[in-house]
Amino acid sequence: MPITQQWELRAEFARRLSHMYGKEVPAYTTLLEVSQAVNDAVLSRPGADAERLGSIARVTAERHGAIRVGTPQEMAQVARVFAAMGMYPVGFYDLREAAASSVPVVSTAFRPTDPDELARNPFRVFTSMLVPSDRRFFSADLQRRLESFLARRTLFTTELLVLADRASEYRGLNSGDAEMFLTLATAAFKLSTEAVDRAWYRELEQVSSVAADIGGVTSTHVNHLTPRVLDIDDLYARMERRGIDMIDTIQGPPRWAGPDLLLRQTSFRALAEPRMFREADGSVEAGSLRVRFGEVEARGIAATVRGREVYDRLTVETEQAVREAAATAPVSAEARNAIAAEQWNQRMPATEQGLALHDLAYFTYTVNTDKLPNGHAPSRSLPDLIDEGWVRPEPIVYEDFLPKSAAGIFLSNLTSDGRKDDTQSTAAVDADWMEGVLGRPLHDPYALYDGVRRASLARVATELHIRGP
Ligand code: OOG
Ligand code: NI
Repeated sequence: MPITQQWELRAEFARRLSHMYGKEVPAYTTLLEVSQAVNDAVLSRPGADAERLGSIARVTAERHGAIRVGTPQEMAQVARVFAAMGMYPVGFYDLREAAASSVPVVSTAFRPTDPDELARNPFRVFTSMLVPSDRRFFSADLQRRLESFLARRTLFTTELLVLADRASEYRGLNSGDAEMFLTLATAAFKLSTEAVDRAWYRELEQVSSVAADIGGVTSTHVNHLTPRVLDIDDLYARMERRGIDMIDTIQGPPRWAGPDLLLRQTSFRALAEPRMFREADGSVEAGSLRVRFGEVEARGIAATVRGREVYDRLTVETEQAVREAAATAPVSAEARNAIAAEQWNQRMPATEQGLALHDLAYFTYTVNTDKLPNGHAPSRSLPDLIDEGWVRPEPIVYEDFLPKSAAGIFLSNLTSDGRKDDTQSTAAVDADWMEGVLGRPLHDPYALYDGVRRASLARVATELHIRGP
């Protein structure tokens, strides 16, 4: 029987989620149309190197999803479902710390880790997990009630988990199993029609609307699905022209003189969705909730640890400069971008060559064959090889997320301010702890990018007959 490979499961799962989410949230379909128009426009610009950060086939199909779970058990189970599709946990994000008014979750992203798999289909899911033990948000009493509520629900059926483990073991499924797996996996993320306990939801909402969205209901759902565009500034302008109310900034690096780095994202509030509520007297009433939204992103070159330090520093400095400017007059999105771009243009080299030379971003390297025939023995240091033109850098696209942007995305879409008591302390919930919950390696994104770079340099060393940069 033909085997459906893991990447095919992943691609089909992404397609089915997209189809389901489009029916649930019509604004998402509008976003896809506009994204497609933007990508077509970029591709037809003369001289544009539109496919430098991924083929247009990849970019067109590319999505990230965001989901939220409540317990370590649910996190471990969702890891099995994603592993079936060749998606593994990468990175640890602590959203509790990432912003002034924080969100009581820690997160990781499930994604392919191998460059060939990413090229086939890069579907990734930002997955957040509630931390009821964090006293800054939850009292001991609320923690106890929350945990017992969560312990009673089942997000993933045994049948789904058995099929998932089978797919991991055999690196695919026969077509009957594949169909069943995809049906069950997609259904697990469908918005439930079950009535929400109004009082319980409200109580959690007072702590955080994210806590209510996770722990106030008996199932989980896609929070958003995010397409990738090649020009996010153009997309932003087109959405506003269509009358869609976008958040007031694009998160992440500014539009500047150099190539796109890391990740730029923006979002809009989706409409309230009808949901049923169970009232204190047991009656069921129609109501609505507004927890889901639309998001779009542009992906750039992955930054090295050093590049990331510069990015983080520039972000702080931009914020400060914006605050200073805002003291005298309101700062528009355009003005904010101009402030940031000026700092970037001064402090970051604006070419791929420059970013590579200063080890600010990740590239793979190939030998420049034009140079070979009559050149003299190349030096061994990478900067010299780049500078003398022995090797050509090809950018490695950033496949991960940014904690500050993620917090900004969460916060800009909250329906209540929530509360947090910073005088309380909390037990260590960190990357090691998350790895224990997952029961499998939690990959370090820098190590993955570095591995790809190193592999290319090993090939360069062989070809140039040197010991290796
Ligand atoms: C996740 C928010 C983070 C991103 O793209 O940074 C995120 C959520 O709202 O559940 O999706
Ligand atoms: Ni997102």
